[in-house]
This record gives sequence, structure tokens and C-alpha cells, in this order.
Amino acid sequence: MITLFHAPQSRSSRIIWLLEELGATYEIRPVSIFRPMTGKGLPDPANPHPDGRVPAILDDDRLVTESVGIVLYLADAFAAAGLAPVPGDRRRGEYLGWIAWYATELEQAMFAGLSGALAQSPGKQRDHAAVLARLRNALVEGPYVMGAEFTAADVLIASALGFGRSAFPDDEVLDAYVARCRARPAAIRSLARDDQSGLQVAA
Ligand SMILES: N[C@@H](CCC(=O)N[C@@H](CS)C(=O)NCC(=O)O)C(=O)O
Repeated sequence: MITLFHAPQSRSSRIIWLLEELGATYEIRPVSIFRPMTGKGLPDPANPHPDGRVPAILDDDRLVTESVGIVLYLADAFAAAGLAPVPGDRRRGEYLGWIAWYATELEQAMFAGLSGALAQSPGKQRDHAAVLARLRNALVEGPYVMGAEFTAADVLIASALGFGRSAFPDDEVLDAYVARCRARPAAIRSLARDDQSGLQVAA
């Protein structure tokens, strides 16, 4: 049984989306977090995350933290759902590359764009342009970053873009990708569950 420690409209929302895509049975355990944008909220003593953050999951008694760690863990644990090429599959390397790219390139470029740090740093501008070009090139082919196949990498990338779209220029290709991902039935179901508390979802 998977238990997700969740705060509404945060990085744990994407894990609800993933769990819905995977057809998993899971429970949402709502926790409070500190919200830096408003300065409000306190870490919840009921949250097992060592930093009091979300997302965190318990798989029975096994704790997994970090969006990337959780996405890799769940997509492999529910391999039958087909959201992750399994070890040995020739697409596995590309898949891992996109997930690492999300964590090390996309997040940095997005927050540089959102914070205004771009304007002061030619290095960040170069990285930002590279992120945009790589994403666009993949999505012009599309419809997902790995082509025809929707993978768990799209959950990370599309959810980040959904939050930080304004960090990048107007672009029909990016907008269509975010809209396409948001229109997936699992994404729509996850929105309805984002704000509900104490919920148990049976597959
Ligand atoms: N690298 C972490 C970041 C987690 C994170 O910062 N989550 C925010 C919510 S979006 C949080 O829990 N903030 C509470 C805090 O900073 O104390 C991940 O991707 O899981």
C-alpha cells in the first residue's frame, strides 16, 4: 500500500497524477508545510520527510523522498502500466536522461526565469536557451518528450512547466504539450483529489 504525504498545489500534486496514471491503490495523507511564497505554514510532525517537505511516500514501511526518487520508484514498481522502459529496454537510457535533465537543467532554468536571475547572468541565459531548444526539438516531433509514448518523465516535465510556464517565452508547442498532458484522464482525476484529505483510492 502506498501512502502519499501531500500538501495541495505543491510538488506532491504531480505524484497524485502519477499514481492515477499507474492505476495504483494509494492513500493521501494531508500534511502542512512551510510555504516560502507566503511565509505561512509549519512543517507537520506527522510528515516522515526528513526536511518536513513534500512529496514523500511510504510503501508499507519504506520511506521514499524527492520527486525524482519517487517517480522512478513508482514507475518501476508499477512497471505493468508501461510508464517507464524497464532495465534492459533500449529506451531506458533516454528515459533516465530526460528525468535527470528535468532535475539538473529544467528546474534551474525555470527558477532562473521566474526569479529574474536570468537578466544578470549570461551563463544562465545560455543554459535557459539550451533547455528551451531541447524541449522544443523533442516536442515538435512529440507528442511527448520521448515521442509517441507518454512516460513518467512527462509527469515531471509537464507538471514543472504547468507551474513555471511564464519562465519561458510564448510558444505554441510548449502550450500544446502542457494542455495535452493536462487533458489526460489521470491528470483530470488528480486535480479533483488534490484538495481532498484523508482519501483512500482503490485501483
Ligand atoms: N527537491 C524536492 C523539493 C521539495 C519541496 O521543496 N517541496 C516543497 C513544496 S513544493 C515543500 O515541501 N516546501 C516546504 C519547505 O520548504 O519547508 C522534490 O522535488 O521533492
